[in-house]
Amino acid sequence: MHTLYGSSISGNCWKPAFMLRQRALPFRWVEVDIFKKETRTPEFLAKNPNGRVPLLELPDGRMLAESNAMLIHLGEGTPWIPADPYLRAKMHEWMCFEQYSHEPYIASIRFWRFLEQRGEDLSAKISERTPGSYAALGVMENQLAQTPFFVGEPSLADVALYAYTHVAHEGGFDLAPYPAVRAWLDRFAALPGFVPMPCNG
Ligand SMILES: N[C@@H](CCC(=O)N[C@@H](CS)C(=O)NCC(=O)O)C(=O)O
Repeated sequence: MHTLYGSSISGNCWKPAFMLRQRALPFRWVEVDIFKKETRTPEFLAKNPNGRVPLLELPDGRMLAESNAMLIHLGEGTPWIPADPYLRAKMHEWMCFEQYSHEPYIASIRFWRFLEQRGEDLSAKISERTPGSYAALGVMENQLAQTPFFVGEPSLADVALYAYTHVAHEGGFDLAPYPAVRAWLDRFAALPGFVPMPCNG
């Protein structure tokens, strides 16, 4: 059986849990408290030297870090990875976009707002990254006004980008000016076997 080390509030951790459910693979969820820095204990660092969740332990004991690498591994041989080489490359393009131009903005700000609720003042960092967040939403809006999913049919690109877009409001983001993004969120949530966040076992 797979073991998924994760945080229930994390969109990155929802991604592999979603794909395990899609594959009907039973898994054990181990909650890791990122507020208590449980990702940085010697025990956890021995499992993932990068000190982050999600971390997937395969049934044979091998470890896999990075949520999008897990999506690729778990999506292997499923319709979530397009057979067409160009569309498959476009899926990777959007997954790279998610990690470089979306997650560090929208997900980070959402997390910082959680930290602010715990008394930290992160307003300067939030202000600095807010324009990048809306830029990412603009890029998504442009694509989703043309195609129902990022590469046409549903793919891992949608799983990767759904993770933090559907909770963007928790970071204070207003999706009202992005009707194509909002319609895509509804379309994704209506797919067969959809499981919402948290998806912890
Ligand atoms: N690129 C990584 C990012 C992982 C990441 O940032 N994880 C956060 C939770 S979403 C974490 O573990 N934070 C705690 C820490 O950095 O100690 C992925 O997609 O898996």
